[in-house]
Amino acid sequence: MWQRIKQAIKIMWQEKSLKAGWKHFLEINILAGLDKAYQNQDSLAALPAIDLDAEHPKYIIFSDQHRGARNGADDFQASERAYNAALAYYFEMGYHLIALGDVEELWEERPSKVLRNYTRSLELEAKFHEHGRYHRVFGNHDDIWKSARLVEHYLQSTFGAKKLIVYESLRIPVQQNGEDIGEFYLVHGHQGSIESDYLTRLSRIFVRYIWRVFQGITKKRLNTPATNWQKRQLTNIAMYNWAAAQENLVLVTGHTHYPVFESKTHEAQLVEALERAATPADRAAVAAELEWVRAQGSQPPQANEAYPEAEKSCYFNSGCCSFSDGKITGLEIVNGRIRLIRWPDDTGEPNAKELTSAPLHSVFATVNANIGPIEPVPTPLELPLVANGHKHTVAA
Ligand SMILES: [Mn+2]
Repeated sequence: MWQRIKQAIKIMWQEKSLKAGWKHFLEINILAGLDKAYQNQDSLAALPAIDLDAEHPKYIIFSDQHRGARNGADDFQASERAYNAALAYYFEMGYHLIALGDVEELWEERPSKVLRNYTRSLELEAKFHEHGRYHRVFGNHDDIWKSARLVEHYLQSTFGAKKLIVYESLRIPVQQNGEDIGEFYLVHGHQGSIESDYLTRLSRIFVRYIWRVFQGITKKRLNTPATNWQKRQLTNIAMYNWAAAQENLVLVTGHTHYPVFESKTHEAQLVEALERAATPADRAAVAAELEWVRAQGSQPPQANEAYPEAEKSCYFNSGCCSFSDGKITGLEIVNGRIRLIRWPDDTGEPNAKELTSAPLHSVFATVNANIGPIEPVPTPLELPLVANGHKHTVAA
């Protein structure tokens, strides 16, 4: 930590800017946090490998349910219906379910209260576990599951006889013709952040006893990567930089509550789509969508805050399962593709709507020099990454 403080002071001095030094400090802490999680072999599980061209195993990744106590501060309630429907579907289709952290909102509520309020969602998750297809990671809001004793005490009875282990991170080896060519590395994404990792105990006390009361009166949101554009951007850049520095690795996180696909946010994809737009009508539609999405973040980017060029498709984010309009987003890995999906579909029916997708082959070709490129498949304009009307009030 002392090294990182010294480095930040150096940047501050060189750039003559307090802000530059602080931003640098936040970023290098996230990089160090991810390094530490990746090296923490005791809390890293390897899941069944996937082949670039194989149909099985299938994975569905959901994060940030933030299940509460069915009161005003509970952000999952509106999404419960879509979430339960999605779990029923993925179970029958033989998917593995990855719960990527912040499943329970335990900064605001006590565990027994939350678990009591969402028994059906837990039962649906437990079915995956019974069949060896449930893989769970802790986030900052449910980091009590770091403790095997507390998992045993609160969760085990719902999950049956088979022992439930909650990990810090997961890896899915990726193969081509039986040979390892890379891996998906999955982690919640709060690692190394000052308020969500180092000061987590203090944050929990603050949220539970002070913020909740304040929020009840003012309806103000907590200032976190889920609600603050700049914090989210900083987190996204740090995630990308960490992943890009690894070999043959694709990072998947949650935590910020906004999906990222092939290292690009919805905004960044729309900026690109605007350049590609062929007709005035296309251009108008994309321009409208872009402003719609921009104004959604409480602090839209300044004109000079360009999105970094993402050369590698090494960073994905599953979004969240607690959008205030009741929608949920997740990532499917199936049939040689990775897909960003949203439940429900456009008509409000319990089906997955594909927002965008890419072949695993082309994703891993960007991180592994030995894999030849294939024809890129551009994201169709008619498939916006995040549906209109997504807003939320959750702390990341
Ligand atoms: Mn989080």
